Amino acid sequence: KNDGDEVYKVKLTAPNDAECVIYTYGATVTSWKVQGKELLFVSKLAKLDGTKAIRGGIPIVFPQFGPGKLPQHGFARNTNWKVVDQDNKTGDMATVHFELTDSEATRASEWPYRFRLLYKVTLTGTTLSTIIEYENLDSSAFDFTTLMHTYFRTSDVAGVKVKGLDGIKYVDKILGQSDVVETRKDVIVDKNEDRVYVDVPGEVLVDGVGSEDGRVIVKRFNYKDIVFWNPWEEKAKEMSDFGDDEYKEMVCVEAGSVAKPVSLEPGSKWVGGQLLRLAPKA
Ligand code: TA6
Repeated sequence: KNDGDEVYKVKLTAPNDAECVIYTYGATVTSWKVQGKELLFVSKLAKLDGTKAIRGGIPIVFPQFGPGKLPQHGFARNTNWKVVDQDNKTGDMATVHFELTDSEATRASEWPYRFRLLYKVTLTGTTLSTIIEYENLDSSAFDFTTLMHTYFRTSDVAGVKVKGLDGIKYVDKILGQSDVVETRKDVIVDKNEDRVYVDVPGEVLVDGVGSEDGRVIVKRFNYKDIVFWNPWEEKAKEMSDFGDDEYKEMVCVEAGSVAKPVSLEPGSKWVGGQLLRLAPKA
């Protein structure tokens, strides 16, 4: 257990040569390996010392997705979380819990509510689940948007195909359009993309993760939307914690509830999150 101030990392292992690493800083998963193959992308220029949100892995976006009253993507990803339950192993599963609660800083922010997040990371031989229990400890209701900002590693971005988005409406933040309907069965990355697919019903498949024949199935719990992002060449150059060519090694497919805020009554809880499964490409 840590008293919540130093940044350190927790490692989980599971059969099938599976492992994952989570930094207490932002409770950011920075590695997920299956059969020894890394499936997440972390920039070689990422800050891992707590001075900036980690550029890669699975940063947690809460209580605000994107720009707004708070700094971009809210404070959860650049705050140190407490480990409240270290590496429990039952059978083939390994789990660790992290906790984030309101602080003087958050109570003084533009989002001043009393809250508690309990983050459960569970690893098995082929899956990684990252689920948050959001609790309103305040006397008034509050709204939030939240998302798992997952950076998948790919051996070649040209081989990435995202399936399960056809027919879904999206907001295109590059073209400034909303209510655009996706018509492609396979969404690919060949330029700067920044889209919010709204109310995605089923599972989303990300092909080309880890290796060209790697497929990760993204299953969501309560999270309604999928954000699809790649900075591509120009914007890659604008990020100090991202290598100029690293846009070729990653794709962000992010599960969250961002198009419409989640409203939480005093004393109530809401659960949201994702389950990632590495499956052989059919
Ligand atoms: O992934 C979607 C997004 O909101 C993009 O607009 C881009 O800003 C990205 O997040 C990264 O944001 P960050 O604040 O981590 O540089």
